[in-house]
Amino acid sequence: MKLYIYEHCPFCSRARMMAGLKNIPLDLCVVMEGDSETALRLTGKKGLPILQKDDGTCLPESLDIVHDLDDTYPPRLLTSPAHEALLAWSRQTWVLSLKLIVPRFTRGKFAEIATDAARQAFIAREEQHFGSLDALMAQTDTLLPPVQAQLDALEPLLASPHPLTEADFHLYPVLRSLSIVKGLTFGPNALNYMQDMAQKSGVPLLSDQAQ
Ligand SMILES: N[C@@H](CCC(=O)N[C@@H](CS)C(=O)NCC(=O)O)C(=O)O
Repeated sequence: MKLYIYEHCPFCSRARMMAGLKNIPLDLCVVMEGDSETALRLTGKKGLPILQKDDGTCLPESLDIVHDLDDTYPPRLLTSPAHEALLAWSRQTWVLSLKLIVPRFTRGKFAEIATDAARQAFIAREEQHFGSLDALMAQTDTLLPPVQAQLDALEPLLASPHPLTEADFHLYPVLRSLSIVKGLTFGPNALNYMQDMAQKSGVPLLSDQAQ
């Protein structure tokens, strides 16, 4: 099986997490930014991740891939309803974090932007939605405090262990994305969760390239 991804992509991280947690062998295929043909050829629409099974069939949509892998490879990991508080936290935090995360993704070290042309294509794609990414970088000081407040509010939610639910496939990708942002302080419970999930899923954090 092949999983087509961008390394930076939080949606792709969801699918990678389930494969890693279940030790499902997958070929990770990184699609270059600016390559709009691969996804179109496989699924008829834009967007990664895409799971290509050994029979050639292709499945897009990260959460569909998460559930498909969980259903296909027993034992099932997702047996409890989604942890509502963690799901709500993840959704709220994602919206507040995008303007910090996106410009840093475009400046990061990822295989999909290993060439100048691919990096420029990524910048152009994101600037269609966000305007000047340099301008967003310049707003860092005003964008950090609301996200820091969210991180502070996460600590009690992670004070005791919780069963794995679909919420973790929202939460970890948000925290992984935030690990590329310099100037945020992760509390001990968040750090413990992030390091544990990175180790168990094999989806690495981005702290080593925080900007
Ligand atoms: N709902 C989709 C969203 C996937 C998505 O937005 N992927 C982005 C990468 S982060 C993408 O491929 N964008 C490129 C494009 O749409 O051309 C999912 O959960 O898989």
